[in-house]
Order: sequence, then structure tokens, then C-alpha cells
Amino acid sequence: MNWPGIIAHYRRHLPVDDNTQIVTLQEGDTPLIPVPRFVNAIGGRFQLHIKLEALNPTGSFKDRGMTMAVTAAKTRGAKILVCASTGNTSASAAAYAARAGLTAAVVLPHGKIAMGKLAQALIYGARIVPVDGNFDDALNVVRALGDQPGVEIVNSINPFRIEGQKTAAFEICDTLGRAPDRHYIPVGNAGNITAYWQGFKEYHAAGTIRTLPQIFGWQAAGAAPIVENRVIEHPETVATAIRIGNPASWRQAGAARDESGGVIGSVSDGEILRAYQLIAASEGIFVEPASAAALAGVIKTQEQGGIPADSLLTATLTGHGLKDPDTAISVSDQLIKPVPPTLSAVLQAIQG
Ligand code: AN7
Repeated sequence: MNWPGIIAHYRRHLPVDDNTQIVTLQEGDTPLIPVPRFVNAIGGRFQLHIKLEALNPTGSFKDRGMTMAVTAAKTRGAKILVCASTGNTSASAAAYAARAGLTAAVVLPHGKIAMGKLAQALIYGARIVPVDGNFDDALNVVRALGDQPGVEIVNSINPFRIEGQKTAAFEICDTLGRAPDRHYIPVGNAGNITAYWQGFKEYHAAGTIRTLPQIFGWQAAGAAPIVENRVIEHPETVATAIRIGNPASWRQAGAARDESGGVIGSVSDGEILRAYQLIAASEGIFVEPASAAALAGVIKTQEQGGIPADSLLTATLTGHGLKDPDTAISVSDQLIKPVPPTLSAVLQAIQG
């Protein structure tokens, strides 16, 4: 079957009707992958399956929300899509704008966007506006831009984004035939944790699942406003995607935590990079540092007293590792140095 994208597949759960002209790149239907070697490596006896959202068309989960937001914007006659972004939203907005024949303008914190994401926005033809400020400053400007004629904001403050993104929770339940016991997810602007909790609750209310998962959200320690319960004026982390000090969906993230009996915790850059390397080296799965924050959270909860044996965990790995090659190269300790093209020299190099 040629998967039609999340709107056509889940249309009964989404704000569309039979006349809606859907803008899609056939996003969604991402794999749910068991990672037993990773679990063994951290001494766990539980099951962990990862939802590999890196395998969406632009390499991140944002495409699920963007197909919905751009479909709605086009229906409403918008001409220009605008967003603030730490990188992935801008890549996705730029791609879906191209697909829809619209213009995208993306407002970015100057110097803090991973190289691959910038390359994506450029090649898809977006207008790029770097600002001297962080993501929170960029989002403030974008909120003001929303009043201009023909302009549609496609950040997750746009409720259509959340509607699209909740389909990842549906897919997890459809694949497992139940809800997980716990779901782990990185938290930046907090739209995705909001969307997952909404998705799980909708499936529960419809009787599709009998239980609800506990939601475990993870912020980077240098950008952990929800954990510290205060706005962080100058957020800093190697995980630039979640370098956010004043999340737009702060209240909804707290509700997801409290209603589900879960946790929102923080992980240091060192913990993030350890998880980043371990999932790649133990399972062959390359994600960006922000995604690894969810796995750092798995490691942290395991080390802080253990995760119940036989429990079923899922984790969202939000974005592809290739978006940020600089970080992958910087954490490696291999020297890349040429040798003569002879058997003896190459054998010697292999043996270290
Ligand atoms: C890889 O692109 O905010 O908590 O502007 O790119 O829903 O914000 C990205 C966020 C996690 C956090 N992982 O999700 C943006 C942006 C990756 C991300 C998050 C982001 P939210």
C-alpha cells in the first residue's frame, strides 16, 4: 500500500472534510523499533521501542504538524507562512510551503541553527531572517507578524500543528495494539508533548486503548524552564533544537505531566551526548542531540532506581542525526589521518 500521509489515514480524528485539498509529502507511518542492545547496555530489564520520527520527509516530527497547518493555511487563502525556529520547524515549513506553492519566511536565532537544517530551508526556497536573539525573541516577533494580511503562523501556537502531531501517539498504539506504560519525549517549546498527550487521551476516550501512559518529558539542563519553574533568559545547550527558555505550551506540558502521573526532568549536555553516542553505536540509529535527550532521560530514570522489569516504554526520537554533522564529528575521538594506499599501512591503521 502507498501510505497516503497522516491526514488521509487519520482523517476521522482530524479537522478536515471531504473537500479539503490536502498538502502532503506522505509523512508519518514511521517505524517503531525495539532497541534491546541499548536497554542491555544500561542494565535495564524493560522493553523500549523508539518511534523514529527522523524518518519523516524533512527528517523530523514537525512534518506531521506541518501537513495539517499548511493544509489549513492554504484552505484559508494564506500567501505567506511564517515561523520562528531552532531549525526543524523552518525546514518543514519551507518544504510544505514549496509543496503548496506558497512562500515561507523563517525567523531564526543567528548562529544557533544546525547546518543541515539551514541547508534545508535554503534549498526549499524559504526567505531566511536571522535575528540577534534566541528562539524566544524570534517567536515574539513572529507573533506580531501574524497580524499582517495573508500571513499564517505555522509554529505550534497554531492549533492545527498539535492536531497533526497527535497522530504519532495513534501510530504507536496502532502498532503495539495497546498504550505503552511510559512514553519518553524531549521538550523544547512543548508542542509535541502536548500533542502526544492529546493523542493518547483521544484514543483512550474512543476506547481504542484501555490504559494511558505516563508521560516523561526531558529538557536540557541549560534550557529547563519547566523543571526550574522560571523563564530562562539565556538558554544554552548542545541540543540547539531545544534551546528554548520560555515554551509556548508550558501550561499544557505541565498538564500532560500531572494528568498522566509522569515527570518533566532535565539532563545535562554530557548526559545527552552519552545517550547520543550509545544509541548510534549500540543500535545503528543516528539522531540529533535533542532527540537523545529522551534517551538520556531513560538512562537517568534507570540509574535513579530502575525502571520496572517487563514494563513497556516508548520514546520519540524527533530528528535525524545528519542534520547536525558537526556535533557527531566533534564527539568522536578518532583521528582521521590519511595513510599510504598499501595493505600493510591500512592493516596497521585498522588495528589502531
Ligand atoms: C529535534 O524547530 O522548536 O517541545 O523551532 O527540533 O514540540 O518544541 C524544534 C523542537 C525536539 C522539541 N526535538 O519539540 C523548532 C523547534 C527536535 C526538535 C524538539 C524540537 P517541542
